[in-house]
Amino acid sequence: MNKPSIEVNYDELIPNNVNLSEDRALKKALEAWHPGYIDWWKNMGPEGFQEAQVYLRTAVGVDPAGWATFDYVKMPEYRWGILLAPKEEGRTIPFGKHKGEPVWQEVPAEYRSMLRRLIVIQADTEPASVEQQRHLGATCPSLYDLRNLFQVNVEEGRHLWAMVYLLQKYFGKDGREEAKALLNRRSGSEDRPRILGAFNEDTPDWLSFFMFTFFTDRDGKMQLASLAQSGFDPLSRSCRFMLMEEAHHMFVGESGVGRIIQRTCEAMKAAGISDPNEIDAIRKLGVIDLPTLQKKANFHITVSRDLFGAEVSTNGANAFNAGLKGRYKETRIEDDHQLENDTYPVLKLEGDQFVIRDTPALTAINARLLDDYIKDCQAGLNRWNKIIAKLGVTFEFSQPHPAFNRQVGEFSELSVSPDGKLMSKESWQQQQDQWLPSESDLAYINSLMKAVTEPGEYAGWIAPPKEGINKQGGDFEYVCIDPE
Ligand code: BYC
Ligand code: FE
Ligand code: FE
Repeated sequence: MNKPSIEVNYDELIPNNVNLSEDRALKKALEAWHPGYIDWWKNMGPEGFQEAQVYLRTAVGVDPAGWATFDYVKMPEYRWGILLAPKEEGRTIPFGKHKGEPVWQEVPAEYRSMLRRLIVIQADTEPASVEQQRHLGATCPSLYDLRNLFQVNVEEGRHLWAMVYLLQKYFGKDGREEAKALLNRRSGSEDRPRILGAFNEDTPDWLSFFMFTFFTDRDGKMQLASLAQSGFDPLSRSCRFMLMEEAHHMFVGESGVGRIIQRTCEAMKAAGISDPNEIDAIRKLGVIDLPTLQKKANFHITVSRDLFGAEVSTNGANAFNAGLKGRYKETRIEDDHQLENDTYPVLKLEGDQFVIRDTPALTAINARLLDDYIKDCQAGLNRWNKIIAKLGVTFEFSQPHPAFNRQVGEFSELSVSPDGKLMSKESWQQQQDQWLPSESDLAYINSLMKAVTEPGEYAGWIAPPKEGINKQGGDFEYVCIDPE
C-alpha cells in the first residue's frame, strides 16, 4: 500500500502530492500562472504537433515501483503536476557549516537570495530546452523518436512546474515575479535571453538533439543530484523526483547516438569501407561518418562543461557552506563534509604548462562536479566505443582536453586544441573546422533531416531501436499526427 503522501491527486486542475487543496494562497498563485504556461507551451512548445495524440508517460506517483502510466495525450492537455519525493523523517543537513542540523522546511532568511538564484537558474533551463527543440518535429527520423522528443519536452515542462512551485510557495511576491519572468525569457533572444550559455544555442538537427540529451541533460543530472543534497528540504525532494525523469532523457541521447553509430558502421561494412576517415565515400551511403559525430560531440561537450561555472568559484563555496548545494553523491563521500581544511586538485595553466594544483576544496566545488561529470560522460563514450568495436570498425570517441573551446572559467581566455596544445588564436581559428562541425558538416547533416512518419519506418541514417517504449514494438504508432 502506498502512503497517501506519495499518491498524486489528479482530481484537481494541477495534479500534486503536496496537498495543494489545503493551501489556498498557493493554489491561487499557481492557477493564476497556469494559463500563461499553457500559452507559452502553445507558442513555444513543439511546433506543428499541438493537436497530435502522443503516447506519453505521466507520473502518477513517486514510488519507484509504479510511478508512471502510458497513454495517448494531446500535449497541451498533458497533466503537468507537482511531485515531490517522499519526506525522509529525521533528515539532517548533510554538509556545510550547518551539517547535522535538522533540514529546513522554510527558507532560512540569511540564504534567501542565494537559494532563489539557484532555483531560478535551474528553472530557466527547463523551458529553454523546450524552446531549443521546438522545430525538430518537422524532421523526425521516426514516430518512435518523435514520441521520445515530446516525452522529454513535456517532462522539461514539468520540471519548470517543479521549480515554479518552490518559487511561489516559499518566495512570496519575488517568487511570483520570477515565475512570470521564466515564461518571458526566450532561448537565443537578443534582449531577453535564457540565463546560461548552452541554453541559447540552436538545436538545429536530430544529431544535436541526441547529443544535447546525452551531454547537456547530463549536466542536469549532476546539478540536480547536487541540489538533491540540499538542506532546504523541499528543493531536495523536488530534485530527487526530477532525477527519475532525467534518466530517460539521457537514455534518449545515449541510445539515439548509439543507433546512429550502429547504422554508420553497418553501412561501412556493407560497402566494404574500413577506414572511418573516408568521409566522402561514407557520406555517399547516406549515413553520418564517425569523425563528424566526434566533432558534434566536441561541441556539445564543451558548451555543457561551461554550465558548471568557473572551476574555482566563491559562489560554489558559498552555496556549499550554506548547506544549499552539495557535491555529487555527497552522502557517500568519506570526509568531514565541511571542507574547511581540505584541498582539491584543480587543473590550471601556469606559464605555458597545464599543471594540477591543490586548491582550497570549498572554492573547488564546481571543479569537482565538472570532474565527476567528465567521468560520467566517459562511461557513456565507452559504451558507444563498444558498439563500434563490435561492428569491427577501428575508431574511438574521446573527450577533448578540459581547456578546449571554453567560454567560462579557468580556460576561457585560451586557445587550446582538443589534445591540449596551447596555440595562438589565429592558428586555433584556422584549424577549428577539424575539431568542431564546419558549415559543410552541418549542411550535410541537414540534408539528411527528412521526416519519416510511417509507423515502423526509420530514416536511413539511424538504426531502429532494440525495443520500443513500454513494451510496445518499434512499429507501434507512437504519435497519431492527424487524429480525426
Ligand atoms: N552561462 O562562480 P561562477 C538542466 C555566471 S541543466 C552564463 O562562475 P557559479 C537541463 C553565473 O551565473 C542544470 N553565465 O559560477 C539540462 C555568475 O553570474 P552572476 C541547470 C554563467 O555561480 C537539459 C557568474 O557567471 N541547473 O537542468 O558557481 C535540459 C559567476 O559564476 C555560466 C543548474 O545550473 C554560463 N554557462 O555556478 C533541461 C543549477 N556559468 O550571478 C534542463 C543551479 C556561470 O555573478 N545553478 N555563469 O551574475 C548553479 O548551481 C550555478 O549557478 C552554476 C554556475 C553551476 C550554473
Ligand atoms: Fe529538466
Ligand atoms: Fe532533462
